[in-house]
Amino acid sequence: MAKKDAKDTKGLTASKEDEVSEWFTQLIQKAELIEYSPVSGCYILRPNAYYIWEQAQRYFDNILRKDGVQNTYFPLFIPESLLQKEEKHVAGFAPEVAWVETGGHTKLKERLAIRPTSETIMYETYAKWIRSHKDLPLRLNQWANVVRWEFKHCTPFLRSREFLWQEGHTAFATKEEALEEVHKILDFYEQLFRELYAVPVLKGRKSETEKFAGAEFTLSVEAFLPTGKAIQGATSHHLGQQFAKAFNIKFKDQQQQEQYVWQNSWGFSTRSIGMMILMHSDDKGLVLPPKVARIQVVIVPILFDKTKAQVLKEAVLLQKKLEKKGFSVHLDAREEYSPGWKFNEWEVKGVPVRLELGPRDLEQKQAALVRRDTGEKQALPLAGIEKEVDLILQQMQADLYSKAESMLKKSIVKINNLAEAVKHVQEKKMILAPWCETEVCETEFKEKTSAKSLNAPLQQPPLQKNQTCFACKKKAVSWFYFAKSY
Ligand code: 86X
Repeated sequence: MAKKDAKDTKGLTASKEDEVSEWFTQLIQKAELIEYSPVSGCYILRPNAYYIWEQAQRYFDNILRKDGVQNTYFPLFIPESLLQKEEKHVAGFAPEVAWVETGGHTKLKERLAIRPTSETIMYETYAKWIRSHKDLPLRLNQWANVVRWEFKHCTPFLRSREFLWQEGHTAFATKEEALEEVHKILDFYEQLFRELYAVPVLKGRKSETEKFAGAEFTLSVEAFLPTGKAIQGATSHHLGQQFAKAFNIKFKDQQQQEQYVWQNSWGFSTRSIGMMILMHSDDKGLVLPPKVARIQVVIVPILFDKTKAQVLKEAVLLQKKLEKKGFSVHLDAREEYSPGWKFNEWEVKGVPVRLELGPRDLEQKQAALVRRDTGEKQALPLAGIEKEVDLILQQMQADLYSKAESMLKKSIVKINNLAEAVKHVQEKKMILAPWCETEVCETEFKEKTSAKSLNAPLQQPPLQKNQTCFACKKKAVSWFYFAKSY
């Protein structure tokens, strides 16, 4: 059989810059991240994608455990009457709920919702568990799937009808403790995106229109993608006592007085994987930050009949040396594929570092290293190569973040009038503007530009005295980010 050569590879044919949605569709299939399922809006996470989710779970679960949060698991089905118990909660969401109406051949007496989120089922139970101040704080998290029957266009990772997430649900004796936590969790999300995914995010408070209706206020982290659109990465809600009152979650304080608890809920989902892909990947395919890469280093031996045995022997030694240092290394010794074909395949799949090892390299006691993100190639002495690889992987993790961060900074334009806002939003920028925070103003601006408010930075730039709203010229209340978004 003839060797498969570079020109036979199934690389991407669409560019990120020109046809981003076609590029994304090709990428997620060719990198073997996603397979389509028979149900529209529901996608199969292939092992390459699920591995990334496992890394996010492991990373975030460790943070939560160290902070004293415990994991739990509540049922998938929520009785209709329970879901309806807090009106603000379901209001607006009702069209998205998926229902089970029969069991086998028997129609159910009461319909069961497939959980869109678990506030109701969990808080019903919290009311049983919480009696005294000694039962507080109660801080539980669950890793679960949820279903929201989207009618908008679905996209793998970014918007799907079923997705995976964690949802944290906590109850405190005092408002102060709840407020401290809701901010701390937001910091954890920022850390997850920065440290693991190498994605810079903006922390802030959502507008009244964009917050969770069941919350007093919603905090979020938002990213700005190279596609020119912003995207919400995670939310941390302060629920106040609204749910406590609806579900009657009360405790006796130190003075034996009955009090309602103060609550928060917070979550991030498999959408975060989509954000990471869109942030870093390029026309050759997936670019993975080393910390989430299942294969961190691929060794491609350059095989000729005469030197094959020697090269393979050295390649195995190299693999062992790197594995001993803790890296996951794949040796691609397939003979029916040419080196060029293999280079392309591992590039499409986003392996951070490639080591090429041929007979001439052996003579010079070196290997050629190619970085996936920059394409830079360098010769490295085999002696001590594991230390160099370590440094390069760390550098790559850091560089992906810096590159994304400088893009983010370049994309933010501080403005204070409508004309500039419209211009910059249309030029795919993100604007930071003094805003009145009224619903009418947000709706009007959205109709004009299709841009939404993202959040108000927690560290607010100073507002000038009598500063007016950039859009409607009413009094400005705070600086807010706006952009077109997913
Ligand atoms: C809002 C709120 C909150 C815990 C989070 O954002 C993080 C994790 N939950 C989720 N939300 C809903 O409450 C909701 C409710 C129904 Cl009934 C629905 F069909 C869809 C929903 N979507 C979002």
